[in-house]
Amino acid sequence: MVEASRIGQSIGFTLDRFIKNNQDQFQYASGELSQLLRDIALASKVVNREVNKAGLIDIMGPLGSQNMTGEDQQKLDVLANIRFTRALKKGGEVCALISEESESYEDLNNNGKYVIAIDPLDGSSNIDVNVSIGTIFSIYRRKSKIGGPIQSEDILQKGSEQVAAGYILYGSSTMLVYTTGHGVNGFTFEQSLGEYFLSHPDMEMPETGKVYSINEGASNSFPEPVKKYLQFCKDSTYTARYIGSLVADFHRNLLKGGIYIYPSTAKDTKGKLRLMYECNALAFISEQAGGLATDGEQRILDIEPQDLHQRTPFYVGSRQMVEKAQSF
Ligand code: P6P
Repeated sequence: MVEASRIGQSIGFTLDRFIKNNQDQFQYASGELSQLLRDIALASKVVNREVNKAGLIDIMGPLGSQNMTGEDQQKLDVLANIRFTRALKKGGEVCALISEESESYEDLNNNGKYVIAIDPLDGSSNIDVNVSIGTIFSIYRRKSKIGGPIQSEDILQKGSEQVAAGYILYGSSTMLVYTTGHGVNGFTFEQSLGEYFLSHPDMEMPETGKVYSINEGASNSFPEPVKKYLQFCKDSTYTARYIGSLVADFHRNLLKGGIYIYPSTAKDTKGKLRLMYECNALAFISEQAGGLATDGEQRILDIEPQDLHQRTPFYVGSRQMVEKAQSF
C-alpha cells in the first residue's frame, strides 16, 4: 500500500520527475532509464505534433513505397521512424534498434547498453481516417560485450528479458504508458506545456470484462476454438469493439477490461501481429497490470524469437477472459 500511496501522491508529476522519483526501482544505472524514456518521450512529442496536423500538411496518404513486410508505408510511418531513430541515436544509450520499418536492426551507438524494438507508428492505415494510432516499444539490456559488434543474443531476446516497455497512444488525448517491471503508469500529454503528466498511476487491468475485440471479417478461417469462444461471448451478450488500431484496442481493455484477439487466419497463418515490436511490449504491460497475454498455447513472454519480424497469434487482456478463451 505504501508503494501505491507513494505513487498516488505523484499524480500531476511530470514524466521526468516521476522517473527520477522511481529510478531506484530500475535494476541498472538509474540515469540510463531516464535518458531512454526521455528520448522516447521527446520523439513522441514530435510525432504527436505531426499526427495532429497530418490533415493540414501533405504528409498523409501512402508514400508509394512498402516496408520490408510488404505493408504500404504511410508518410507518417517513415517520419515517425526517422524521429525515434534520431532521438535514440542522439541519446547515446541504445546500441541497436529493431523497427517494423527496417529489414535488419540499425547500429546506433557502439557503447550503448540497450536494445530497443519499436513499431514507430502502429495502425498507420488509420492515419487518413483520423483514427487513433500508436507507438509501441520494448527495451532490452545488451547481452554481449559493450563496444563490441552486436550479436544475435542482443537482438533476439525473449519478451521476459525486457527491462522496460511502453506505448504512446495518439488519441483524443496523447498518452504514454510504460512499465519497468514495477507496475504500470500512464501519463497524459499537456500540449500547451509540452509535458507528460502522471494521470493514471498504478494501472490495473480489471480481472474480467464484457468487451471482445477481434476482426470478425476473417472469422470463416478462424481456428475452431476461436469460433467457439466468440459464440460464448455472444451468448454472454458481451460487446464487440474493434478499432483496428492495436494500441487503442489494448488501451481500452487495460482501462475497462476486455480481450483482444488476433488469431491465425487463412491470410496470416501465424497471426498478423509482430512478436518483437508489438506483442512483447503489450504482453509485459498486461502482465504487470494483472492481465494475461498468450499465443493461444504459451505466454507471449516465453516465446523464443527466431526472426526480427516473426508474427504470432495474440490473445491479450483481462486474466479471466484470456483463461476462458484458452479453455476452448
Ligand atoms: P486487420 C494495424 O495495421 C494493425 O497492425 C493493428 O494495429 C491492428 O489491431 C491490426 O493490424 C488490424 O488488422 O487485419 O483487422 O485490419
